[in-house]
Amino acid sequence: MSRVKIYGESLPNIPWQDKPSDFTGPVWRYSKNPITGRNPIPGVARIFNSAVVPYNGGFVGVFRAEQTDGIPHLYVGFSKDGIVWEFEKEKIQFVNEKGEPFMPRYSYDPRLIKIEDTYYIVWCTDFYGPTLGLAKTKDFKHFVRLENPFMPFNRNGVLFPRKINNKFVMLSRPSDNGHTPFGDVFLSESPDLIYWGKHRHVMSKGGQWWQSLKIGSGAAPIETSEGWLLFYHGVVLTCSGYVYSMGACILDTDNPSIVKYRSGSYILTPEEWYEERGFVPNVVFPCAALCDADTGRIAIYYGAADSYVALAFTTVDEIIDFIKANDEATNDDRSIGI
Ligand code: BMA
Repeated sequence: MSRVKIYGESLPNIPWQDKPSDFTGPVWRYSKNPITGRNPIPGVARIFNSAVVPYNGGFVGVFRAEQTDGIPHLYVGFSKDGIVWEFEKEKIQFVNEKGEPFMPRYSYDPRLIKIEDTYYIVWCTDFYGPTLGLAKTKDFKHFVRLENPFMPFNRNGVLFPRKINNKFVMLSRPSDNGHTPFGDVFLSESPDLIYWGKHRHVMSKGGQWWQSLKIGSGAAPIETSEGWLLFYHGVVLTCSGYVYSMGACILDTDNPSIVKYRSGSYILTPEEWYEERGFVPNVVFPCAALCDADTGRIAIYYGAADSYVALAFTTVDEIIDFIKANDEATNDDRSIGI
């Protein structure tokens, strides 16, 4: 039993390894990382930045797959243990709400969130420039593309896993048309997933250097007795380019644009070969987190160097203690963000 309670489901088969006795950080890597290799399926060069949820006693994922023409699309995969994956051979074939084929020109960085009995995918899609795409499925065979929630340019859309004050709530990161050199996290709410409003500022890039250029939400928030636990990415610009690390914060349960605590130190940064070396070096990019409410175990899926999917672990007690002990939330972070 954990001290901090996770409000969620039991997941006794969550992928898991205990923390190595000589490791001092709050988040530790799976010893057999990465869990995907190069050229994982015909026509696909790399799979990374992808999202996973429990499904039918095992796991299902929506994967960012960079095809051999360089264009990213979304592919479905299934796994018994959350580690060894079988990917569908064909990319997701979306239909619109009339049932007609609807194929985005490109799709990347999916997040997958179950709300009530429906699974939602939020990803970066093309709409006269990058913005958030939204689709739903119940069976991972039929995918209905819904209206884009926001205008361009936007990325890193993450839905909360339940309605808050009877509204759907989405985190997002307004961007520009390229490799955006800025970015704060905002929040918007909707009664119906069509009309979005009541926009709030959640948090800015940080004063700490690892997150000094921009930030973006990562995994769907996990509800705990301390608030919503959010894993996100923070970026620093170095003389060799961007470096992406993983950070964590806790948002207020009823007013999640209020940051209660935010770690001033990263919780994972590129150190292993598969994070430092690849198509884009020095990238750790979280997109999903599984949790087991019974034990407080958490498994985080992250993209490594835009080339692989990797896994890391923590517990709710360990990560919440770390965030609080290293809290550097600003007054602006702690405000409602109007
Ligand atoms: C961001 C996104 C991510 C990518 C990262 C590093 O802008 O495009 O998909 O992992 O850059 O290349």
